[in-house]
Amino acid sequence: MGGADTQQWTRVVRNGTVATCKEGAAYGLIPRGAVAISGARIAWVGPDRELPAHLPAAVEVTDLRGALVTPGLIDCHTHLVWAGSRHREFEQRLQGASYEEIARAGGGIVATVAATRAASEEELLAVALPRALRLAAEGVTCLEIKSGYGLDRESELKMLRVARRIGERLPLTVRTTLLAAHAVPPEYQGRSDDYIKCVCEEILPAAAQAGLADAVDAFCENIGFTAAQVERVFERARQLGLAVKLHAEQLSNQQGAALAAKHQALSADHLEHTDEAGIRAMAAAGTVAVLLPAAYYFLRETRLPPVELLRRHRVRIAIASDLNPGSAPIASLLLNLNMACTLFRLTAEEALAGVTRHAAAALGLAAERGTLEAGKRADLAVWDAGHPAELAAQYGMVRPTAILRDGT
Ligand code: DI6
Ligand code: FE
Repeated sequence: MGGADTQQWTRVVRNGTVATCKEGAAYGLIPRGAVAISGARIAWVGPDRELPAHLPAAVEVTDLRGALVTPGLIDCHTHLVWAGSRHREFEQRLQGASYEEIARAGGGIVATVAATRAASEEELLAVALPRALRLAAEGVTCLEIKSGYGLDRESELKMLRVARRIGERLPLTVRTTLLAAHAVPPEYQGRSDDYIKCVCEEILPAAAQAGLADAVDAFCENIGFTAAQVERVFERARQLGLAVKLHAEQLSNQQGAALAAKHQALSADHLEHTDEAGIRAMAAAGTVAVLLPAAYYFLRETRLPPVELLRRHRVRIAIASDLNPGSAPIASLLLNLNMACTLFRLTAEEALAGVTRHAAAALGLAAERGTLEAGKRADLAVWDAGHPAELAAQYGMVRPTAILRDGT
């Protein structure tokens, strides 16, 4: 195991089925493997037999007896801070109304905006924490949380503060994304350009100055914002030194994937309606494709994301929950893992890479998280399973038995 300094090790988990999720061999699998941890970071990963015969007495050693160990899961696209409930829309859709019709009639995102604006920061935190806990209980150690139900400066900042506080209260690394360009707020009805001006001149600088946003997102859609409007938001984000990502091609093709790529976006998300030109642009820019099976399922969409084209052009595919009150009220990343395979026909290995290595890339965290490799953060989940395919194949039957975030 070459020269590693075992004196620095604090913990070793050994005799596990180690799915490193590194690129290369299937799952980056080490059938009888060990992970050594030094403080908050991984110190060494390799076959069990290469561990030194004697470890310093202070090292805490756990025998996994063959249990599966993976990187901590990463949910790279959620909107889990919101107030109110949209169960009535669920009923309306069961009676035939479409998501777009409900949105145009003043329901949808705007309904959640009213409830979220009315809620205090404490109230929002109280309803959002259990959602984050549900994800954490499934082995998620890092997640992204978007704003986008405030749509004015104070309410957007309130949402971002709640997101940050979730990361302080739970053993989760939270990345925040400002999604002020999510919908046109009621007071700007019919004046979407004016609202975009407010986003660029007021909301974005305030979020950046408060250090509350790690990235900026927008909803490029015929019920959202045009490509030209998104471009203004992206240019402002760039000036403020913030990474960008985009809700692109969920319901129609607005050339959003190409736009995201043009701005070196970390990710373009949804993508059901993306064409090959958009995918080529994403490949050239290294933009990750984030697929969101729960939204596809919940809205009973029929147009599948172009998985084969993404593969052919070697665009990295991530999978996320999109957890939100309207199009994906499903607090489970593992169910999304399953649906990525059953609905989108990903392999179980692609799906797992999608919630580990590629999800880290979608958050700009590829150097720090997403695989079990020396030097990365010691985020890992031990499962009551013996093979990584079980995570996608057996929903509700595989649970983490231990979770480490930053080594503890
Ligand atoms: N696309 C989505 O799936 C969510 N936002 C977006 O831009 C849905 C948000 C909602 O319906 O509340
Ligand atoms: Fe979303």
